[in-house]
Amino acid sequence: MSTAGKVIKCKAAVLWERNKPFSIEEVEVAPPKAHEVRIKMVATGICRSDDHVVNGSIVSPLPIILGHEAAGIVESIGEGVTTVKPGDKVIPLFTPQCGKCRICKHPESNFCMKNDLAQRGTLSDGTSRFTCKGKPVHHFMGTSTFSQYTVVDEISVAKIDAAAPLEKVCLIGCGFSTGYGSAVKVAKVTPGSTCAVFGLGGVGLSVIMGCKAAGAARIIGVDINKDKFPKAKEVGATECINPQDYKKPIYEVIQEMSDGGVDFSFEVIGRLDTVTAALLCCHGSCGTSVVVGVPPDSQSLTVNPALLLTGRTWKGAIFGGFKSKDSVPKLVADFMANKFQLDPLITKVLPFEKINEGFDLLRAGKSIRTILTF
Ligand code: CND
Ligand code: ZN
Ligand code: ZN
Repeated sequence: MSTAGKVIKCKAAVLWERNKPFSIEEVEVAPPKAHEVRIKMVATGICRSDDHVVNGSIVSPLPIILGHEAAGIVESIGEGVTTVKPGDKVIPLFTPQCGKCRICKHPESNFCMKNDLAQRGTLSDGTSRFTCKGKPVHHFMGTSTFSQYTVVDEISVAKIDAAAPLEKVCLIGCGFSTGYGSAVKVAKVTPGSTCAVFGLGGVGLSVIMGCKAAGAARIIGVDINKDKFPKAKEVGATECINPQDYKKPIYEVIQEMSDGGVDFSFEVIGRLDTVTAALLCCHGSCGTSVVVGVPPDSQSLTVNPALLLTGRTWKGAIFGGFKSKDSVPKLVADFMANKFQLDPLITKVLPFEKINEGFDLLRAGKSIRTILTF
């Protein structure tokens, strides 16, 4: 029996309070309005950005359904939707691509002005499609994938190859693309260069894969958790260092290792001290440092502009600089053509109901990516 046009009752992981576990609740998911799409979720990854909301480092309205790295199948579409149809395999896009705003029309930029990184907590029309116990529940970055069904704006979903394995390509929804694009598209890593990657989680390992694909000669992985080193080397790091093993600041260690500084550095943790270390460890005249990690809300750095005056470049990007709706289908096609691997990023697959166990593994430094399957 078709569910199109009807409210769907299903299970979702609701965050009611910060620093508390998710509650698996029965929620009501309203049908998609015009230019919206309802998706049956198949697989979702757990990214540190979701945890940043739980611990308050990203401030979002509560209650909320988190999750932004997923893949599923279109259940139904609202009026006027033309780019996907029921039955299509899709990836939700936490950075939309409306195609109409100044940024979408810009040849290089990707951070569409219809994004909800500022955490309005609704779809584009300013309302929610989720209800739990009679209360509206907020959306997260237009995706909310920790639910058996979700509704997204048409500008926040991309149709992908019908043959794609959803429990793997869900990582193209955030971690892989964010990291890989930060290297190949944002930093534009050059052949023969030396790179330093701070933070060897799912996003950091994807940065390493991008640096390697771009032909970097040396890739220095930096992490305080040594257990992350073997995987980092497996995906392309040529050496790995732990700042806690040195008396000197880690930027000095890296400068000494790289004839005055690396060509490209990446902060993939989300801390102010490591953003500074990454900036300082890239060469003062020819180095580029890229901010990938999401820093804590409302915190700032004081930086001496002389650090940039000599020729350094300091930049950052969301979703690896990729224009999402155009790029995600191509990235899935590249995965299907074996141009990169996703398996090294997947450390655990759990049923959706075990979401809290998945977050505990991330917090304990025991997982790269846990995939939750529905
Ligand atoms: P994850 O937590 O898996 O990895 C972070 C790594 O950093 C871990 O291996 C830690 O051991 C390591 N680490 C922690 N503290 C330090 C330290 N002081 N020095 C060195 N290493 C340390 O996180 P992830 O890979 O899922 O995400 C990484 C960041 O990227 C995080 O801030 C997340 O919010 C952000 C992000 C950004 C974007 C984007 O579009 N720019 C998209 N998704 C996630
Ligand atoms: Zn993410
Ligand atoms: Zn746009």
